[in-house]
Formats: sequence, C-alpha cells, structure tokens
Amino acid sequence: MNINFEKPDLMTSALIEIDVQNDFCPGGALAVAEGGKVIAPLNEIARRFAAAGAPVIATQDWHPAGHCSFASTGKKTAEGEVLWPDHCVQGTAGADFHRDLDLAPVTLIVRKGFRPAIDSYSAFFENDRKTATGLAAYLNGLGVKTVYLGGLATDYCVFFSAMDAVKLGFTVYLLQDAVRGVNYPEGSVEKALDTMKSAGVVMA
Ligand code: VGL
Ligand code: ZN
Repeated sequence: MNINFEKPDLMTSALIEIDVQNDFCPGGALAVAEGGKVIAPLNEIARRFAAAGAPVIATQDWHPAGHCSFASTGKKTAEGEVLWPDHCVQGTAGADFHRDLDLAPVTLIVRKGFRPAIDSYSAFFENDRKTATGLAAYLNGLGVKTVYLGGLATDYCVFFSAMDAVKLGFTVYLLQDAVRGVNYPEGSVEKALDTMKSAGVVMA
C-alpha cells in the first residue's frame, strides 16, 4: 500500500477494519473469495495508525443462534432481503477474528448484529437504519473527521459502513487493496463501488 498518510491527517483519522472474521475467510461459513487477502494490508496500515496514536476500530458480526438473517430460520424473505447461512454466531470459532489479524493496534472492538430480530451490516447503524452501534459517538468524541475503511465484505458491511460514514459527515476513504466482496447477487460488488463513488467515497 503506498498511501501517504500525512501526520496532521492522522491526528483526525481513524482506521475501521470491518468483520475480518473466520466465517468470512476461506473455509468459513460465509467465505468471501480471497477474504484473507485483506489482512496483510490492514495490519500494515493499522501499525502505522497506532504509531501515530490514531484510533483503529475492528468490527465483529456477532449474531445470536437463530438470528433473523439466517436462512435456517426458514422465514419468508422480504423484497430485496438476502438471507445467509448461519455465520458469526456469538462465541463460536467462526465469529473470532482471523488469527493473522493484528489486534495489538486495535483501540475499540464494535460488535453488531447481536439483536435477534434486526440484522446489522453497517458499523454505525443496524439495518433498521436508526439503532446506533455507538461508533459515531466514539469517533466524534475523539475528534475524528476522516475514516479509512477496509475488510469484508465490499458489497455488504463495508458498503453500508461507508455510506453511513458519508451521511454522518466523515471524509471516507475506501482501501481498495484491503477489501473483498461476496458478489451475491452477481454484480453487487461493482454496484456497491459505483454507489460509493457517487456518494463521495474516495478510492484509495
Ligand atoms: C456480512 C453478510 C451477512 C458482512 C455480514 O460482513 O459483509 N455479510 N453478515
Ligand atoms: Zn451477518
């Protein structure tokens, strides 16, 4: 990654590492192709942020067994709603961070999707679009103006986090080498990238 993080910029920046968990990596219940490839660039950037005293946030999809987003519940899907195989069940190995993700630079871990009846893609709000995770308050409390985003998956949790970050008034950079997507339905990664760009997310 040859992004020039300037020192003054890092004073008001944060890195957000989205859902780098076993279930989203190869071998996991909801494996993202090449999901493990986000780890090396994220670790490198996280260490640079930590060295500058900048906050690094890691998020964890953290569902109770029988969560409403699981196809195994057998429920009927609403228009446009996607159901998933059971994944990131609280306390299971699949919900753990990938062992290669360096947690030493991480200053805050945000768990989301823990309410049985609401799914949560974004690091900021659950899918009802109004239940906050607390992350915006944390970032605002630290005077953060700019967020750098990477992790899994480009077209779901990264996408919704980036869009919410823009709406909340942050300057948002997407770390292109440090994201991978589900691409379900087909074309969803491209659509997500286009939508993010149109919203003002900067491709870094
Ligand atoms: C995610 C699908 C379901 C993600 C989480 O982290 O992008 N995708 N739950
Ligand atoms: Zn999930």
